[in-house]
Amino acid sequence: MSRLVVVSNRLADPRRPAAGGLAVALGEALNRTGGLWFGWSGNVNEEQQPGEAHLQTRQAGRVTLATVDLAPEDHAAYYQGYANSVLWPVFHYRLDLADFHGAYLDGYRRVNRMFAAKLLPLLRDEDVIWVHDYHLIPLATELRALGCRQRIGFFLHIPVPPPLILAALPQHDWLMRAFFAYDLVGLQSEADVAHFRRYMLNEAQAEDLGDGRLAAFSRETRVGAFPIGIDVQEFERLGRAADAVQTCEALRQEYSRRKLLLGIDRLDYSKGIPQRVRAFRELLEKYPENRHSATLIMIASPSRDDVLAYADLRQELEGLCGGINGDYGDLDWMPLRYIHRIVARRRVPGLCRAVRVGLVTPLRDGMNLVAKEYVVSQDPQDPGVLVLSRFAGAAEQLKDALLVNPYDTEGMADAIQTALHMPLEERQARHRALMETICTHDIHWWRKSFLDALHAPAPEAQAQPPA
Ligand code: ADQ
Repeated sequence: MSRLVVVSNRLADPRRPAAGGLAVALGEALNRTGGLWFGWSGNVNEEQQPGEAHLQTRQAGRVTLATVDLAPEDHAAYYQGYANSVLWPVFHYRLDLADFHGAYLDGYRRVNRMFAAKLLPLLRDEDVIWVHDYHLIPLATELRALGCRQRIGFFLHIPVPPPLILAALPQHDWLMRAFFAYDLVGLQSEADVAHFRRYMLNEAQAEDLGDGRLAAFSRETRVGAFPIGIDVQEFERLGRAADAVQTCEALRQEYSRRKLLLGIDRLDYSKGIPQRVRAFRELLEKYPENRHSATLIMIASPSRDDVLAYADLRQELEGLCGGINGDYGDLDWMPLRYIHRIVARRRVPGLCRAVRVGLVTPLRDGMNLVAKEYVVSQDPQDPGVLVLSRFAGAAEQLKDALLVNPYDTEGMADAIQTALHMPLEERQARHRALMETICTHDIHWWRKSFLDALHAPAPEAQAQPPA
């Protein structure tokens, strides 16, 4: 059996469940054959020169964790710059927030080249390599240029926008060509696959070979949708544990006369958090019977504070939340409880279970795992209702949620009203259908289907980088 090598910007100790579903699933796959996980340590090293790094390795069970620190200039240009101020906004359709700065691209290339140089000596002939996410799109090109012949797969966790949005990226042809250095490209949804294919056929003059295969730049790649899932069993186990049960009971007691709604995300402009608050305000305005009876809990964990767009978002949100509480709140009721913090993972299922409505309203999202976690946390006898943006990748699978357009404030308020008053039988039926999909397509299914496709017979080894 071939050894699995996972490469991602950040890595987590796969033996710690607190690291989350993805780390656990990858850890499981790595443990099976003994594996290597390579990436950034998360540390910025003031002593280091740009493009340079010292490799550190340690063992976690059968898995070798190999990491490098980043020089301050590399962290600024590669991570904060090209990855999070160019690719993240553009791939989330937000050209208005992209900061196309030449030095960012240099840093992005430099770090990908450095990653390839550090990884190459660790590779064995029979390895299969799985690269993750937008930070590392050119990694396979760099590896191929150094002579790497192993199979390399890539999974993109964020959406792919339509070709004309991609084409606004000053270096789009260079970036998109880099996908051809991979043997398999996994995306979250069929919509992403359609955009990717259209770009490759129209902008890169790729040839469609059928069965998801595309040829261009003297290479072939295969593209497919592999919607990521959650570790259902692990999440259910967390939900039965004391911390989650206590969290749920404490909330139910405190709010015994009220219906709760919940939003839980990273504080990111892609998550549609201000739009959600506006819809909640509209709900209180249009359906006044909810005043004094509905409370929205919003937990937004700090994220990328040092990128300007995130600081602006935080300010906007604080204004909106303060506005609702000031305008509608009373001595015995506050409509909104806003918490700018990460909550412990072991409490998340309890939080989700205590609330009648889960609000997942991104403007764009690759998948959105909170939507799946919310459903799995529910009591099947008396489940809550998921209100889900049609623009989350998850909406392709979770058709039994109440699907909304987060730009339509009034429509979203109507959907929240429907959710708050949905009869028990309908809640149960929707919950059953959602659970079926989420359980069938869990994190193990995702990992296995991607790796099976990557192992499937491919055209003759393609050792060269895209011409
Ligand atoms: P993210 O954008 O980080 O991931 P998401 O899929 O929602 O988003 O996952 C977030 C995880 O963090 C969930 O497990 C959630 O429970 C947890 N979380 C979020 N806010 C929290 C808070 N305040 N406190 C505690 N826990 C919190 C990217 C893509 C997504 C894609 C995933 C996986 O942007 O679209 O679904 O990768 O591929």
